[in-house]
Amino acid sequence: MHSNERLPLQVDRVHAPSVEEFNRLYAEPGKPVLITGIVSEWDACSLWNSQYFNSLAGERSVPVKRMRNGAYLKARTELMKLADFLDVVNKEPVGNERVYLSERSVKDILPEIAGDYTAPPYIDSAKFAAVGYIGSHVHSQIHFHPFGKALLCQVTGRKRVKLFAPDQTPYLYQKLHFSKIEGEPVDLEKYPLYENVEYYECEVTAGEMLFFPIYWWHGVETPEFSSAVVFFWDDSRKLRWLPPTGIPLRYVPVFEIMSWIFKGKRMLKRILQSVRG
Ligand SMILES: O=C(O)CCC(=O)C(=O)O
Repeated sequence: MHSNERLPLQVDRVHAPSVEEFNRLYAEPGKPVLITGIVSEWDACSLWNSQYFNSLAGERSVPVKRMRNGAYLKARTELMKLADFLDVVNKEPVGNERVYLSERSVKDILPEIAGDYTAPPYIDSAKFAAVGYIGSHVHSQIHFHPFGKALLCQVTGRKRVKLFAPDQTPYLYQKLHFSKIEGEPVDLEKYPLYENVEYYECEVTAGEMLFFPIYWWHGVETPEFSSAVVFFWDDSRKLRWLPPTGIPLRYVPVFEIMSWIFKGKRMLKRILQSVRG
């Protein structure tokens, strides 16, 4: 087992670009970028650590993903007391099983911390989701977002991210918007085409944010205690229905149906919550 030995490409790192610069240089051409000077201003950066989370909601049950070898697609969701979860996350890992508090709306899980950050100015839609990720020693399987753009805002710790342009899809063993490749290092006997892939690599440190354009593949390694918020917002239907070279057109209607299912589920949840008071 060994990894692709090509040299990674570099992601631009820029200081607080204006919204016009962000749109012209990154959002419109669909180019990832690391942005400094915005997340670092959040109160969250001086507040978020295990003690803080514990003091706010240590006794609360939260849904965590339990997975093996970075196999995010096969993860099971289970409820765990936040204090117990933080205990596990702060210890050196044993074996290859990991728990990850991920892909959940911050407001659903820890509404107390939602005032510690503000949505970045680059989000050009009133409808966006702010999703929390807390964990350590975890790997998020390579995937892309078929609905729109995202900004990964790193509050505590750091993440190592590999990004792959949409035209690298033939080397990534696509299964809908996920790659079948699990974890790092990549098993080249099982996934020999990966050896040809061209990729970008960067480290997102506390106070920075990384922009993921629609349809850009990315795999995320979280080597130490980390907390992050990812903002997602939808691109126009035109951009979604005209994917860049490399993304097979046949998947696009499937993604559209998935987006309606997700939206329907969210709406149902809101209705149930308001009925229950
Ligand atoms: O931080 C992570 O583990 C995954 C973040 C990510 O890939 C995403 O939000 O799409």
